[in-house]
Amino acid sequence: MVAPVTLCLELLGIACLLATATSREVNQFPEGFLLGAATASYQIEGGWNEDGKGESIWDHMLHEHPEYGNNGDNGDVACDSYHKYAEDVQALKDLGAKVYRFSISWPRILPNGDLDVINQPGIDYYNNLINLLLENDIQPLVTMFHWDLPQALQYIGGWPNPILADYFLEYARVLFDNFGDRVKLWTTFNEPISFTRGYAGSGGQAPSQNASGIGDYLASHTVIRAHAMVYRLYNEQYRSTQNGRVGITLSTNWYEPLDDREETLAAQERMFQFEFGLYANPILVDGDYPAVVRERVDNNSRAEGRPRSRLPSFTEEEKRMINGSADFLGFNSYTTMTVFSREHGISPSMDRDSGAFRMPNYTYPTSSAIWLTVVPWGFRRVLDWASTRYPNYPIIVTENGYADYGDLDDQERISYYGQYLAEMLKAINEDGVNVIGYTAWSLLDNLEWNSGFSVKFGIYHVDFNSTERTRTPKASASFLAGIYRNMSVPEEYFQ
Ligand code: GBH
Repeated sequence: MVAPVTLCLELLGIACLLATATSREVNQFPEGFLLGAATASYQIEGGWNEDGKGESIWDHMLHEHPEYGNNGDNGDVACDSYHKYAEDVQALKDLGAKVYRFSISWPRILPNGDLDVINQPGIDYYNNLINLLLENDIQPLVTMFHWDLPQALQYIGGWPNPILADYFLEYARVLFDNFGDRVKLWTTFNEPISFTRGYAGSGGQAPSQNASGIGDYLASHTVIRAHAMVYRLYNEQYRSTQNGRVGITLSTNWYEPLDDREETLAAQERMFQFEFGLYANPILVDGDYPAVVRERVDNNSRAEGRPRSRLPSFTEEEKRMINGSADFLGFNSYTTMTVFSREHGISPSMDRDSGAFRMPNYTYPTSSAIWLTVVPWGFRRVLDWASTRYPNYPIIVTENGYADYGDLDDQERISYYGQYLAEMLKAINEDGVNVIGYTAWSLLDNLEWNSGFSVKFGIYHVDFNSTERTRTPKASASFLAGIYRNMSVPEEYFQ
């Protein structure tokens, strides 16, 4: 609760924003709260080979294997935001967004992933976007990596190769040098747990490399080091002049235990640690992997007759570098699943190592995404959980949203946002969770990775049959605009 803090500050006579917290109704956002919307480069930009852009692993995979996508869909044109970014900014303006979360395409800046070619048209594109946002009083929140790795770096193995951390550091330096004067909110990676699956199987996540239970841990290990190296670089060379904040975006569902038996609660804990703690524990807690992850992967590796654990180890120096390497936590969460204890998954695999099984509970309202059911109370629980486990880090909800089939009168999406935002406000105003921003996923209908254009998350409709890629606000866009304007959620969603 904020009340004791407020009281003590008032006693000290310190004027502070918190002092207004007690008078704030539960349905109101704190002053200065950042409300906005999110996208990602490969999902919206198109222009996949224009003006010197290099090939990404998603370009490569969906060109070579259209069957891994949906109906031949890929990001070659997508929403054509490479040409239509001004329309995106107008949509954000109409929404009343104070922040826009977008990602930078690494191969648009460095076509070969390396510093041999720095692609000026790519830099110009993001400069134009950033400048137009700022002219419209919209703050950029930039994701450095939302899954579109330069294919050139996949040819040397991609993220399982430790040298990728050095390449990422050099790429980040180019971003700070070119955009850091105006970009004050950065996240290094979007959802490492999702994109490192690209090394744990074929047919799904790019680059579709089948090294389950090995490649995914190696990739995660590089990503954690890379994140921390970029954070330290910012501290040492940019923070004093640029004054921004650097975080990372991690994701988890709320995991509701099937029953309250001890073994089920232990499985719930393992699920959280394998999905979220794998990254959050090193970065936000103590520089190292969660004990339960370490123990289970080590034990399984030994039982499989391996001379070393499939989960690598950090050196003491790396642990010091990694520990505390974030100014805030970016948090993606959409749904709740039921969890219980069960050995499952191929050997070796993260699933098998976790010994925890999860599934959507289809007694809740469904969506067009098979994994997403509507469970608003789970959002409050997972926010409470994250702020208890990882205190001291302000949270920006970098993704949350609902998938349907594209109706302009999207009442289910309105209902989702109304209820989820109400639960988030309860977490903030009643439980004292330090959430400072929220970017709805997504501003636009876009390429939903392997599900193509069939699964729609946008609050703006995009006409993919027209070369104009016309944007049209859905009912949910005006609903959110009302919330963003009033800085409050209608009271009916709190009943
Ligand atoms: C995010 O991923 C992405 O950041 C974004 O690009 C994407 O468009 C958006 O959300 C909507 O999907 O393993 O049982 O949970 C969401 C995370 C990870 C959710 C993989 C679906 C597969 C089913 N996704 N997950 S499950």
